[in-house]
Amino acid sequence: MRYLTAGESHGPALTTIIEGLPAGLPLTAEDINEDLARRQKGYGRGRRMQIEKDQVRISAGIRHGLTLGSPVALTVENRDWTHWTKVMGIEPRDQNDEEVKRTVTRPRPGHADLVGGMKYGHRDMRNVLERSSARETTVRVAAGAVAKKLLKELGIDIASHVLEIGGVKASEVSYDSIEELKEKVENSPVRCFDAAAAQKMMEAIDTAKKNGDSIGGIVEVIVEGMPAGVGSYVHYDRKLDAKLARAIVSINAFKGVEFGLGFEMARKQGSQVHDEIIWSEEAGYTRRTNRLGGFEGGMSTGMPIVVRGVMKPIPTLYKPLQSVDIDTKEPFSASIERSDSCAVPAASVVAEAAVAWELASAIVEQFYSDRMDVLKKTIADHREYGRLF
Ligand code: EPS
Repeated sequence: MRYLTAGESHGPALTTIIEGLPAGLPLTAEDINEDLARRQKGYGRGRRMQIEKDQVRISAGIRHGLTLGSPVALTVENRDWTHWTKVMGIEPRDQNDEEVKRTVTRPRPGHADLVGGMKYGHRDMRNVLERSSARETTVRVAAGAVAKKLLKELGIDIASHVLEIGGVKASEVSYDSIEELKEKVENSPVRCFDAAAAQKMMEAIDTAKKNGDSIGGIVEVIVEGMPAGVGSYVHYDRKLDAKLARAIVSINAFKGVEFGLGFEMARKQGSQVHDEIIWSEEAGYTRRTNRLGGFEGGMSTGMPIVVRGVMKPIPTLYKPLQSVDIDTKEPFSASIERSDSCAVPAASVVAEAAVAWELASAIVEQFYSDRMDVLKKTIADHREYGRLF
């Protein structure tokens, strides 16, 4: 499966076309809108989120609530576009219009502005920032919602939550079921299951906002029910953990990724890292622990997948950092109109979508996937084969 996204942050709309879905997958706009709304929430978001109310329009690939096997086309309109019709107009511009003439010549440190401008020859760096904006993650979440629907049909469940914001850490995660974790997280303004830590995270966001600064954090995605053996140990480019790592780091402002014990493994002995293998009639092969986070040799083990990503603080700051105007080459200290002081909770929903997409794609790539009913049966047979192997 593949998907492409298009759209500028303050342009008319964002679009994605998804190709390669099996026919016969139940899918409605509500399935997608639910996740779009989850991405818009989160303590620390700026004023833009009060303008937008993201809703998907499905214009291809679905008939009577089922996928057809043809490409699925999804569009989410930008409500803010009505304020930007001149600056972001599609038609050739009127050179005398003062508003249209206003260009962005002052790159923000840490953003794509300067290097993106150099790359495409955009001396008006609005041409860069409009596309590098995390607004694009809206349709990545839409594509992820479709992937999640496919995973759900195959008995694979996915959740995401926030572990850390601005140096405030949640206590060790413990939950009886993924449903319990989800319920706690969905009711938290920072998507954190630890209510006491959540309170401190919100205080840290308030302080950052007051200081005109921004803060980052760590998010975690957990997947249950993934069948063993998806991915590859024979091809570097089909290793499923590697695909997840790329997907996580491709999210705006994400700088690192880890699985299971993650970077902590560097400080442990092998016997404290590897998971002992056990077998039971009911569950087949499992592991006594899950320190490796659901992967061995680039393949899923059938244990829960546990992947974390680190998000840097957003680089659009009220507190100015020094930069250089590309027209005058003079230093300046920028002030900005609006920004999010923390988008980590929203980013956890994006990470969930990115992981769901990679898992669904890997399944579709590895098993016969023209028809959803056949895929379901194939996965059931694969699980049974693995149990008795
Ligand atoms: C963003 C800047 C802000 C965010 C935006 C990402 O938008 P604006 O420049 O319009 O104030 O709100 O995020 C979204 C619009 C979104 O949907 O997540 C940036 O520069 O990356």
